[in-house]
Amino acid sequence: MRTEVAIVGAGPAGLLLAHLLAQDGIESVLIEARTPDYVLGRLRAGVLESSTVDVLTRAGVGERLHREGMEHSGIYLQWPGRRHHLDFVELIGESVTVYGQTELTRDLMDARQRAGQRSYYEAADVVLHDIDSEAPSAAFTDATGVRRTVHAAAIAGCDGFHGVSRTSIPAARQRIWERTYPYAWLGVLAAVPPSTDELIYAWHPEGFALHSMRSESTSRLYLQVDAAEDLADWPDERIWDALALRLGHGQDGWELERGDLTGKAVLPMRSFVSAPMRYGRLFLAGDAAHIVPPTGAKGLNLAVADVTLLSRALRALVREGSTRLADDYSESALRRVWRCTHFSWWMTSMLHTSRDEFDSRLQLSQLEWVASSTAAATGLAENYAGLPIEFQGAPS
Ligand code: RFL
Ligand code: PHB
Repeated sequence: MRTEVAIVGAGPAGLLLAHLLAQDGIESVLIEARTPDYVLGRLRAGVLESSTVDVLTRAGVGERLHREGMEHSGIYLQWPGRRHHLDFVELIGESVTVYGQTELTRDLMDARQRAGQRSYYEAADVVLHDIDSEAPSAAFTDATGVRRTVHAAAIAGCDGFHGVSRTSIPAARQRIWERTYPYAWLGVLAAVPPSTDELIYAWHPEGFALHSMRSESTSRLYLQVDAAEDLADWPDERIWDALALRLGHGQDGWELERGDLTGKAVLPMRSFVSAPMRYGRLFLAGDAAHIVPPTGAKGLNLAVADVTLLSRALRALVREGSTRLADDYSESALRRVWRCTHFSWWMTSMLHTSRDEFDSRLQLSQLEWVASSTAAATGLAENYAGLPIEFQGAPS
């Protein structure tokens, strides 16, 4: 079959790209390895930057997000004896919105359905061909066992960290930077109203903890654990006890309310960047090209920024035959990627405790600096809530 853009992967990056292209009248075929239910069941990100909210609103998929999302003016940074509110609205005039990735994915899936364009779920053995030519194609076996080939002007590799797109680029034409961290997050969903109005990022000698949320009745909580941690060693009571200790239950009258736990998982932490994000007519976007540790709440927002730039580049390529934006895509996307890679690493290193007493003193000093200096707080706020989609880096 023939289309204008073949999109591999129907996570937030692939779905949003398909939607932005459809708005410009550009046809795409979506090829996804899993079932829709599996994609919807993945419990992941929760925080949307204001630039992400703007993109979704302008694209006409922000209606439920505005109705059900929770707008937060900032976050709390905490360490023993201190809980400090950082007010992004006061510092930089931007807020963030708490809206689960599962909800956003559902909105985008509905939009895809309304557009009436082709999507193939449960696609197996996806192979990309002729990506260094002007006539690339993606072959796959569909859910009924039929082998199909999609011919397109361009292929968007939105298939996440474990997908086939990045590995289709010859190793000699690609550079990779990677850092793994010696800890992981144990994440849980709890059927209990959040015990806080805004997210709490807590440094504690026993390890980092994060209190986030999904709705007025559902909390999302994380604990720093060892990289090789076994979930079986964490019965519910141990999880709640650790959260209570690290989040400061009982301090200044604050209480952490407990509830039933669902969706327990241990999540590895890594930084990863692969460049360039383009090879011939294959363009990478989202987790296919880069991974950040979740402490900066950046992964989903980066995926949205990538496909916003990519949709413009593909429109110019497909509609006008102009290669300028396509030629610039990798460099402009990577400027934001590296900014977020640094910020995510910085938040991670500031908040995750090690056994090293010297490191701990540096972390506490840094936290106190952010809490006492408007310049430091503004830097954090800009990175967390206020990066434009087209991050310039330096004045041109
Ligand atoms: P996804 O979501 O991984 O989607 C890729 C899709 O490609 C499919 N696929 C294939 N399809 C066809 N052929 C193949 N060979 C394929 N191989 C894979 C997969 O099935 C999947 O459907 O990547 P995408 O679209 O780039 O989106 C990226 C985000 O999902 C990710 O960056 C965020 O979830 C990261 N993240 C967070 N980001 C934020 O911005 N704010 C947060 O608060 C935040 N919290 C988080 C997070 C990630 C977490 N985990 C689990 C890694 C919290 C957690 C716990
Ligand atoms: C989440 O709600 O899942 C979440 C929030 C903030 C983060 C990471 C994850 O930094």
